[in-house]
Amino acid sequence: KTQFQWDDAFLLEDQLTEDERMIRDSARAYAQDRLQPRVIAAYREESTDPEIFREMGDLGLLGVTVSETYGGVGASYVAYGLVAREVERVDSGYRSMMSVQSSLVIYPIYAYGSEEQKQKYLPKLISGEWIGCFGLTEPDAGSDPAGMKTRAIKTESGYRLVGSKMWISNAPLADVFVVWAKSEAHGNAIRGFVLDKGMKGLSAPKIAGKLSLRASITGEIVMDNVEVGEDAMLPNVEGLKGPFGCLNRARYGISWGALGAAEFCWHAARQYGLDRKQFNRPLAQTQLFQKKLADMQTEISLGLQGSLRVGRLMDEGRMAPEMISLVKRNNCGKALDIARMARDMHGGNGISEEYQVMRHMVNLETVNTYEGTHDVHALILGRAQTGLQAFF
Ligand code: TGC
Ligand code: FAD
Repeated sequence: KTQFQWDDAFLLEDQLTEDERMIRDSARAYAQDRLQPRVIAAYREESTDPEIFREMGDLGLLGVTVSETYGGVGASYVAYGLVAREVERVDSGYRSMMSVQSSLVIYPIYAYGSEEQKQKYLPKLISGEWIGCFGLTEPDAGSDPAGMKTRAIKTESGYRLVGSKMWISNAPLADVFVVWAKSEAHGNAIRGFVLDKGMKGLSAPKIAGKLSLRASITGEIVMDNVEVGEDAMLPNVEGLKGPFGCLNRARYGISWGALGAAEFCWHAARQYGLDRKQFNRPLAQTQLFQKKLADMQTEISLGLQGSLRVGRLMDEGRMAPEMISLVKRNNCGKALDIARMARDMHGGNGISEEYQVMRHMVNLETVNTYEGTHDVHALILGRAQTGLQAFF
């Protein structure tokens, strides 16, 4: 008879390749040995250590799916998802730093860039020597990026960029800015541009006072007539499918990552329930407590299987974006419910930084919102099954 493994109900471990397990183990060791010891203070002090990019780069965690030609690892999307799960088991902010760099900065240059852009940017971004950010959202265009106001105006030698981006992860530390703008010379189609820190008119002030994702720095991007050459434009994509192609990858990674955070909360609640006695017995010996643990185990086990399946389909080139909306939406929503439950199961201790569940809980509020909110993904799935557009 097969022994039931409470923390790996469907034997996910068996479904991974040797290479995927190796990459996962290396990410887990890094996250537990190097990230876990600094996260509580970093969160409290709202500080982001830029060295983390270099450390991740040294371990190959920033270019997991990128070909070795540019310094990547050339591994599977499943491996990428497993890395996100391990990093987010420690903190969603650290996973955010990693996913922006990998899926939202390295990927567009890799997929849509010229050979010169790839040679210039990819090795330094993959090694973590340079930090990147991705500017799509604007103060008046969040869920509806087609409403962006940022413009690229044609000049004699290239373009002049005017506009501002809001809520941009990594921006205040960034050396490389991938930004999306409407280009008048292309019939107002959205085009991608790669900007370098220090360009005249380019600044990235920090957004302070976040109560969520405090270990990951967030900023604005202000483009006050930034003049760039023709070579700053990503030549091989036009329209919203450019940024969405990147978001597909990042959203998929988040579907794994959110469950890493949820697993932390579940394991912590289980252990707390075993250790803490009330009414002369462990909390874990009460029916309500066990029901909550069973709910957590069920949602996490099912969610991981969903992400694994989507990852395998991506690796086979059979992914449809709606599959990603399904797992991003489900896993983020479920992870948030689990974190709230775990916070409650810790009683008063649940609000203390030491127990960490409340940090995960407030982080997951952001994770449920960015990269397409829970409801926006519902509308994507609703449109796919009814053929009816309900966004407006
Ligand atoms: P719609 O008409 O649906 O599509 C416009 C064009 O885009 C194409 N497309 C996609 N292509 C590839 N993958 C996808 N997932 C795609 N979704 C759409 C589509 O085929 C079409 O192409 P074409 O050639 O026909 O023009 O566009 P819409 O304006 O109606 O969009 C609606 C909606 C709501 C689905 C979309 O705008 C949306 O997803 N909104 C959410 C915005 C969002 O996710 N923003 C994320 C910002 S980045 C971020 O949050 C980073 S946080 C990272 C971190 O710190 O970890
Ligand atoms: P809105 O779009 O104004 O939505 C507000 C509410 O209205 C939500 O509940 C939403 O679901 C709902 N809503 C919107 N439209 C509809 C509709 N048609 N029908 C029903 N309900 C609707 N962006 C980047 O470009 N790059 C980044 O690196 C980045 N990092 C981020 C980091 C953090 C910490 C945060 C908080 C955000 C980040 N974002 C980033 C922005 C993020 O993607 C947006 O916040 C998100 O897409 C939602 O947009 P919004 O905040 O403008 O909310």
